[in-house]
Amino acid sequence: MSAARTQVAIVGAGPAGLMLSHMLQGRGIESIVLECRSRDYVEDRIRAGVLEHNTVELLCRYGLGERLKQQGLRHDGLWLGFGGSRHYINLRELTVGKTITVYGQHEVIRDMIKARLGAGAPIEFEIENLTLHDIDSPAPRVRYRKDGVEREIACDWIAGCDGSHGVCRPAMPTGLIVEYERSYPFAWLGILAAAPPSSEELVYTLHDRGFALFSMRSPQVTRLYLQVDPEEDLGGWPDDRIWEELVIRMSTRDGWSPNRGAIFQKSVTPMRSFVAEPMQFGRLFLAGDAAHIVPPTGAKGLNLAIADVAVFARAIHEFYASGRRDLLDRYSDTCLRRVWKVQRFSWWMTSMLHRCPSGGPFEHRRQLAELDYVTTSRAAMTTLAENYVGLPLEIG
Ligand code: FAS
Ligand code: PHB
Repeated sequence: MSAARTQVAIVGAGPAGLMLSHMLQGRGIESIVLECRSRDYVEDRIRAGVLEHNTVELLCRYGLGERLKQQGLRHDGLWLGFGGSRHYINLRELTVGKTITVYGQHEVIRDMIKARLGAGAPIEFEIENLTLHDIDSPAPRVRYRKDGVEREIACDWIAGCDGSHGVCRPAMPTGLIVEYERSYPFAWLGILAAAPPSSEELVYTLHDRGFALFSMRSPQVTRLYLQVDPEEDLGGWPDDRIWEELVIRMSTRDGWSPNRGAIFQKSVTPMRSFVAEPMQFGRLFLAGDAAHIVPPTGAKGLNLAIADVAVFARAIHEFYASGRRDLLDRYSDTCLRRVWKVQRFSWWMTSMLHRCPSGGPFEHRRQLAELDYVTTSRAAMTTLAENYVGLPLEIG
């Protein structure tokens, strides 16, 4: 078995793991990133698309913002559609200058991998059988197989950034973790289409027939989502039916509707809220989807993953710089304060904008009244805006 040593072993090359690797490198702390998929797979995986104000600032601070600045679409606001019309929420004005940027998660991943490998720092792709050892000791180890060879990494800390189906959370002692979960009786059918976006900014719509979201990836590519049944079979959704449903749900009396184009990607994403507490045990620290899942209606998944590792990177830095353990000891509590606020906002957006199959006419009228309130009350608009652009980062 070949053995190596590093300060932080990072499991997973998603937004959490890769951003952490850059934050640690920026502070002169060694790490290795271990990923079970191939480079192509993680770089082509279509997921989120909205970056909070803080996330853009952090990416730029660590030298990862060049392409983002050139190709990212900065949005000053978003639209809420209901009752046949659209209502503008001016995020920039309501938050005194904060905005969001639309830039595909896979583009962020490509930029982070290119920069990491460009700096000669290690990422091991296509590793297998990763296991964790002695996580409750000062000398934890990670074992895995690569190209048929058993390998071991000795380290000081392990960052579990391996997503919701990873091995790190299950490596924590049984009975330690308390799980909070809420699943929703609907899912999102998402498409990418070669159609120039007919709106410059996002449009979230509640319609009698369900939720719909208009987003984009570039001036040539539109990203759209439809509320469907969790068991929905994609085979039942030929392109024409998708466009017909999108146009019915999103068209407004002022003549606006999404442009059509060739659909080149389709997927169904289940919707759930999930939190695992605590987010640390011994020398193992969880970040991102490994510890929590939010429904995508608030566009928070990727941003929350990056907020977690900002807390962890600072705590690790203080440990090596001054021997301080207090920030590490408080890691889980610090992150969970933000996680639950973001859970609340994502649940609220999801409940306000989706038709609940068991919800009757009263429920629907109440949702319309909530949307009417949110789009006419400055106080309510500001609440939505400050959560949507991203709450201030508290990193301990
Ligand atoms: P990730 O899941 O991104 O990364 C974890 C990494 O660990 C993966 O690369 C995985 O291959 C690797 N890994 C797993 N097990 C391993 C093991 N045993 N050994 C080594 N590596 C291992 N959010 C939005 O805001 N908007 C969206 O539209 C949206 N769409 C989504 C669609 C889907 C299908 C999913 C699953 C999520 C979506 N999200 C969306 C949320 C998404 O953005 C996540 O929050 C974000 O990817 C979380 O980042 P990480 O925590 O880094 O986890
Ligand atoms: C996206 O562009 O993929 C997107 C935008 C907003 C969301 C979720 C996804 O709330």
